[in-house]
Amino acid sequence: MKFEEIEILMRKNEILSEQYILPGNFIIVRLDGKGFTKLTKEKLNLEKPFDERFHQAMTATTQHLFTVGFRVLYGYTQSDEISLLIHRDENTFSRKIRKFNSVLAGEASAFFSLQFQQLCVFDCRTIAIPNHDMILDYFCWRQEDSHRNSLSAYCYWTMIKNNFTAKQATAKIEKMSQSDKNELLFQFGINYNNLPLWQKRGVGIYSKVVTKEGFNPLTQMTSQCLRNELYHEKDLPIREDYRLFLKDILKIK
Ligand SMILES: Nc1nc2c(ncn2[C@@H]2O[C@H](COP(=O)(O)OP(=O)(O)OP(=O)(O)O)[C@@H](O)[C@H]2O)c(=O)[nH]1
Ligand SMILES: [Mg+2]
Repeated sequence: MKFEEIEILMRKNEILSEQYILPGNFIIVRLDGKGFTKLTKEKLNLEKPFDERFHQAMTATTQHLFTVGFRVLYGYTQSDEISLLIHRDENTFSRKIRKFNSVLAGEASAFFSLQFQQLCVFDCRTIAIPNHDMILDYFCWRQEDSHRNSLSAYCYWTMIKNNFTAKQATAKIEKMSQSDKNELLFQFGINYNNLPLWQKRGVGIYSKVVTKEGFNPLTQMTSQCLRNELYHEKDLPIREDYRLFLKDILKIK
């Protein structure tokens, strides 16, 4: 077969297997650390269950993804995952799914790896979101996941620190209700209600208009100006209040 013929066949197969996010849909992508259970335990030497430096690297990575060529409206991070809401009219790469997944996973992996000088890898999936309600449902769902996992992680590591084996701790947690878990932590001197909110609810990142004070060397006077800045909300509300918060920043009626 000639190379010209091979090229035509290859291009045809490439084009026919291409998938797109259909017009009129918002795009949500979710990136997740690959094998971070092992990585966080064995290579990064982190505080357990939550580590401030790891969390800062996750928020910095989320913030970085606002700058890589997609119109990101809202970012949310908890544990080793990042979700991004992308504008309904985004047309970069003609909305090719493989481009979103590969570019964002590549950017996140590279950026995060630099924070720890370790090879760290993220996967990425893309979801079409046809309406506003689904946006709100999606982010409430990820926040609920954050809360559930955070409570279990506290129980797990509290038991490990108190000489339970990993097997014993996992088996015990599996059978416990949420209030049992709170009670268990209380017995070991931890009041789950008083822990930092970012550990339970994750962090939201979005562009916000802020007033900045500047000094003009020509007039020797201070003046105020408005500027768009990426803001990290570390005290996110929950459930219905989270929906209202999202509606407000996304200007959903
Ligand atoms: N020590 C520590 N671990 C963390 C922190 N945040 C997330 N992790 C760990 O990251 C892991 C994330 O879990 P998963 O994404 O479900 O599992 P995974 O091992 O990454 O596996 P895949 O995502 O399927 O590749 C959990 O084991 C968490 O304990 C942190 O602040 N400190
Ligand atoms: Mg993971």
